[in-house]
Amino acid sequence: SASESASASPSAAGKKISLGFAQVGAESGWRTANTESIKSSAAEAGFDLKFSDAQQKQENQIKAIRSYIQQKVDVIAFSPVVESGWDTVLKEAKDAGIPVILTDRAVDSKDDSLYVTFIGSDFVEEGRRAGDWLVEQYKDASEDVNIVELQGTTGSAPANDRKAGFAEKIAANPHLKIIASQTGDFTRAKGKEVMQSFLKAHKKIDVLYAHNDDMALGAIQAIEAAGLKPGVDIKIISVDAVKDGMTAASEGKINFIVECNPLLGPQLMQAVNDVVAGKEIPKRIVTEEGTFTSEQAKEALPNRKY
Ligand code: GYE
Repeated sequence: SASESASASPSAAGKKISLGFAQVGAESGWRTANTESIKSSAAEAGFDLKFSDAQQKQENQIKAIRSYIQQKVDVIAFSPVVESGWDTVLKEAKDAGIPVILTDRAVDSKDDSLYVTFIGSDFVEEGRRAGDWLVEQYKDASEDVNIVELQGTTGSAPANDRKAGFAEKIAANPHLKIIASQTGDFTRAKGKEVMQSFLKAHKKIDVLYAHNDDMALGAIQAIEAAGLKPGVDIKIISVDAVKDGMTAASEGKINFIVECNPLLGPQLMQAVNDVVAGKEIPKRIVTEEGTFTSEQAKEALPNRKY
């Protein structure tokens, strides 16, 4: 009952709050920074953190969540690899009376009582920002502009939403044509491999839109190996703004980066504290972020933390 769980509340009893966190994997620079933020802020908050890495597999994340339920942690948080297929395990957590917080990526569950809040970026807006920049760059185009797209992990919220927001904006100019779009799973290796196949299949590629920096960085290797100049022969847009991406941007190899902030740890720990204390928290907590041209990346780089 509510009164039982209140008297058993770990903060009230002076016990450490236990938090089970099921991470996506270690697929990108963004993810590394995100993991580091979560670990360090959990330590700072004095929480007992149980952390697992799902290696980008939903089944591993479901297993981790079930084990946190068994261990009766106070709160479960996770960044869902893909959007669909969570209702069963979320229901199990709810039945066990364990609150769940979504961080970074969303689920498509119809029943929003299955989680307390979702903390993270607006990925549709990120896609729109990428699209806006491109529309402006090519506003005087009199010929077709051939765009290739490297999508994030199939079925993930950032891949779905970054694709949708971008498509929405470039629809303003019929010359802006996506001629190929494929997943690179948010990794450098896959980004490189898929870009190689794009370059083989298409004679004229004007623009690459990559759903994250790591795939853009892999693609840059493929473009250079093909004897072309990234950022010049092929304009490149990416998302994240991690240090390696910002470095490539400052060298003119990436033309435009939409920022996605990975430092979600402090907001998450605050939410955990509030949930354990029985406070109401907003259902959606959106992260603030900006964009960088090559020039702006050069300026921002020296102070970039991740
Ligand atoms: O953009 C990408 C990572 O979910 C926002 O996942 C995150 C994305 C991020 O692999 O680099």
